[in-house]
Amino acid sequence: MKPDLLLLCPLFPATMTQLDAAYTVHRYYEADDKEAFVKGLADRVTATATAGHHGMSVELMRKFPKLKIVSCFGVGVDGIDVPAARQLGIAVTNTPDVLTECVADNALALVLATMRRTVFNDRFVRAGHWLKGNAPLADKVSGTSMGIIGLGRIGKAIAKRAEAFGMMIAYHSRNQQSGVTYRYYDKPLELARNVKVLVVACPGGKETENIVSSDVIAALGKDGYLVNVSRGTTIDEPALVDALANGRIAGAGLDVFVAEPKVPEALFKLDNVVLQPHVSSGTHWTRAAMGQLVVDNLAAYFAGKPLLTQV
Ligand code: 8YV
Repeated sequence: MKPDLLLLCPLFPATMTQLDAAYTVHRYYEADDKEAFVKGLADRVTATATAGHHGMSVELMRKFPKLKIVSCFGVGVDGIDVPAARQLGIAVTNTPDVLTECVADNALALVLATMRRTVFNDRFVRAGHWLKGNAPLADKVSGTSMGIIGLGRIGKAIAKRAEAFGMMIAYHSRNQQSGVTYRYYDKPLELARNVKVLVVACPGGKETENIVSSDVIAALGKDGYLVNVSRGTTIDEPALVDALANGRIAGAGLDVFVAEPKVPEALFKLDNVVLQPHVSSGTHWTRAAMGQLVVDNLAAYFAGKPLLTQV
């Protein structure tokens, strides 16, 4: 008999196929009567799979007294109260490392697309405007300065790429890091004041909520750019929309939003923003590797082996 697995939201299709082959998968998101669904499984379920954006609430964890593992598709676990899970004896795993390169690639894509107006220029050509005159000039990327909020694995991969563009790199994180030559600022405000483009790459959650406050946006100034590949919650979104609409910041490249997939409509008509539907890890290779880690962590748990990537 296959072990039971609670699946909280749809995952990468190949991952779901693997899960279906190994487990009796109970799809929470398909249940009409959630209460009855949970009641029927409460005594049987020891393992759950979910995704970063979806998470798992503590209330739901408590409804499964035998739950031992939440295997999360995504590196960010801000949708899961990890300390509370630990207290309940539940291990949380995530999918680090495999997505680092793609997230960093997309951060650079957003830096380039925003500062060089790539998407604006594409629309300019398609609309036939080039026939009437040249496009407005853009801003130089190479040799300028980049500030990174959160110098973890992803932040470091972004810095490495920016180095290849000859950019001066500075950062803010909870603590100054040893073995790093980039300039450290203990306040995001000071960092913003001293860089051309600010890239947010820290984890989401309460600790980093609005770390890019209206003051940080003001410090970046009318010539500064903002790129976010972290979580929408890290930025004071209404303040950013207002600053973009009124030219108090030069531009922004955004992959994540507070209420995604809902994006503030005021952004749709602005030419100084590049918008992405939370796709920094969204490549075939990376999503497959993330899915494999979800599967491998569950397999390790059921085999009584050490988990691969426990948070
Ligand atoms: C999404 C991400 O989680 O890993 C993360 O934290 O933000 C993304 O990779 C992924 O799309 C699944 O929701």
